[in-house]
Amino acid sequence: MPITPTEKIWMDGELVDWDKAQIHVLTHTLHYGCGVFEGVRAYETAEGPAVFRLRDHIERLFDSAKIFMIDIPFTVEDLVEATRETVRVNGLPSCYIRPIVYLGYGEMGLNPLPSPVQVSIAVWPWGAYLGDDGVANGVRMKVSSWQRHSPNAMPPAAKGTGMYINSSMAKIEAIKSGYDEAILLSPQGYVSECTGENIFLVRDGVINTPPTAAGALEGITQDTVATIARDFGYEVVPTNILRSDLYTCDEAFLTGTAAEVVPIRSVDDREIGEPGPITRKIQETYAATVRGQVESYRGWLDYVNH
Ligand code: PPE
Repeated sequence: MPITPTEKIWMDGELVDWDKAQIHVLTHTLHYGCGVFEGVRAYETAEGPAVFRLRDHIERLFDSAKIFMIDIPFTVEDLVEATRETVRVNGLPSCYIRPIVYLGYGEMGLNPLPSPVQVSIAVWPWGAYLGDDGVANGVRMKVSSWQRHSPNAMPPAAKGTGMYINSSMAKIEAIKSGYDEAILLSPQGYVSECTGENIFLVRDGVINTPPTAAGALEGITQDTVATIARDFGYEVVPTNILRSDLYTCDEAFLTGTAAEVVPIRSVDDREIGEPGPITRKIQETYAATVRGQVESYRGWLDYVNH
């Protein structure tokens, strides 16, 4: 999906022109992958653009940084405000938002601690991450031959830039094999998550999702969807899931800020089928929630104009 340039990017406290938002080739993070980022979305609402669960995303960014001992030279409040400002000045009704904290130019070598910590926030319009057809009819998944990294090799709780090589390898394999997206298993053999999304299964009316101990990121969309499902009266149980559970479930879907809620129609060529009723209900409610159309969830929206 090509990036559509917008006007301004926030860099270390200043708004700079899109084309001027550049870094040196000896930027530390480019060489060693020690950086942290977030993926956030702003949606068009009746009261102008609103960022969904902004503070939660920025707090997770700080948690990721803490894990890697990156000392962000801004406060949570600073970056919440900077995000709101970046969305506002670019004048987009809705957009994807990418805050990134990286180690800049100045030092080389594996000790990241002396490097300058830099922050930028870019926004651009971004459509359906797994395609409109995926949202409507479901995606075809492949269990990857690549494992999710062990928590003692790479901490899955951190959204670290370099960690995503694991996801990219799985994504390449899935696409080259003719599937839409991959599912990764933990080193213990349990279902972990997808390359950039959490996963949910429905069986006999009960909704399951892998726990963080299976190597899944603690997804903000995962939490949103679990809340919506529980408010509908469904039981949502974080539990270990086996590969074979993927083949025999009644419904399955994936969740993420970029992907939103996407039905899974097959796993390893075992058909799950058309998007099921629980998946549809959650997908529709999520779409309405992020646009401020569900009164009880409006507290999750951060309106950039007021
Ligand atoms: N697992 C992973 C590995 C992951 O990267 C994401 C977000 C999630 C789960 C879902 O988390 P949340 O967005 O809080 O519900 N992936 C982001 C990056 C995607 C990308 O292509 O880059 C995202 O969805 O923005």
